[in-house]
Amino acid sequence: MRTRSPRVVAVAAPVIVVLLLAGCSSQDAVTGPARVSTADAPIAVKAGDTTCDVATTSLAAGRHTFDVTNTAALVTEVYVYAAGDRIVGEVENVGPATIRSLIVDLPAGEYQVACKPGMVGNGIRTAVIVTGGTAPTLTRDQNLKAAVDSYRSYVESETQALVDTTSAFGAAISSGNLDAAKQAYPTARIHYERIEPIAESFGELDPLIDMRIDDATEGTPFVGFHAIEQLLFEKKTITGAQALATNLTANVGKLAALIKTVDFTPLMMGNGAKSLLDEVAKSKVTGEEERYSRIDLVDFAGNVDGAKHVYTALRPTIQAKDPQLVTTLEQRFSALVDLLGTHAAKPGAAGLIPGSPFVSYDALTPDDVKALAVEVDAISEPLGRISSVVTGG
Ligand SMILES: [Cu+2]
Repeated sequence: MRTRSPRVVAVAAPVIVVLLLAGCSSQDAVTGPARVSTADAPIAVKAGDTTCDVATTSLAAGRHTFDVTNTAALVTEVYVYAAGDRIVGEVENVGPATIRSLIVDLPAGEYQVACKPGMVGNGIRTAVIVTGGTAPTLTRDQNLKAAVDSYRSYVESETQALVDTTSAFGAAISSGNLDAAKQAYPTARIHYERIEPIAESFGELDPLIDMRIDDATEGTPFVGFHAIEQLLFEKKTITGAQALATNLTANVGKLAALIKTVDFTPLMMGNGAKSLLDEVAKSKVTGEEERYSRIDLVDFAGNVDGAKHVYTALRPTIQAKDPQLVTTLEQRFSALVDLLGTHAAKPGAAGLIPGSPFVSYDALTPDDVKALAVEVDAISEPLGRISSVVTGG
């Protein structure tokens, strides 16, 4: 879940500055990302401070590439939403005067392109109508078919683990034992973070499960994992947690049922891997997400696991089309996983949290945080190339 409140940014301002600077410089270095061959030419999107101009708003069903130019003064992000604000695709962290491509499969229907200068709010929206037949069906490529099957089974087993560990978390809360409840929290969280981009594609379910207090409004109460986290870790009480846990368990069950209906595609996988690392940069490296329990590194590891699984499943295809990208990603993933491993919860380490395989975010020094930010930034660009490599002709 991405927070929408600028207040959150203020909490972790020094770190975010480092990230944005690092992010911009690496993205600026990406000149002319490989473009997927589509039947139609790329569609220009100009994302301004108060405008979101889409060059063509009436499209034929199929695969489309949006070339997003940030004409705003702030870092921006652009989303394509289907009905009910279901996320079809997104590019985040687009620096001023930077161009980034967003590739999406669009079946017939009504969509909205949303530009979000400053990466907050609901965005400036432009309606897009897609008509005609269905989107191109899955490739007959055997490697890609195997990759999709492998990823689907990963997501399904993670979802089942999420259902099981969330109900164990709920049972610990029902037992009235605060320590047992706190200890069950990290175990459930990691499974959610591994499948986060899939969960986020179901518009309103992700906020119900993973929203932050900053996203709560008059009509939208603070619920889900983090509302319980606040009770257990900050208010140090179990009172009120049981009703929240019952709802959370129900919503996680709904998510599991919806995930069974998803048609996984290589494009969705590649975009999802990139989005997982964007999540790490935005809310995990900054210590924003788990502000009461401080288990941010658990979420961090979950996002990295999820992205790595996408890469591993697609590796044979990437190897055939761009072997250099495999070399780069192998190096980047092992550097990132090794660095994360230096913060594992070894006996006697400072900042141990019961139930967490990693030390507390509070035990990290500013240099530790910076080193993590640098590794996340270094893997972000090559990871962003997976989509175009696996879908390219
Ligand atoms: Cu999250």
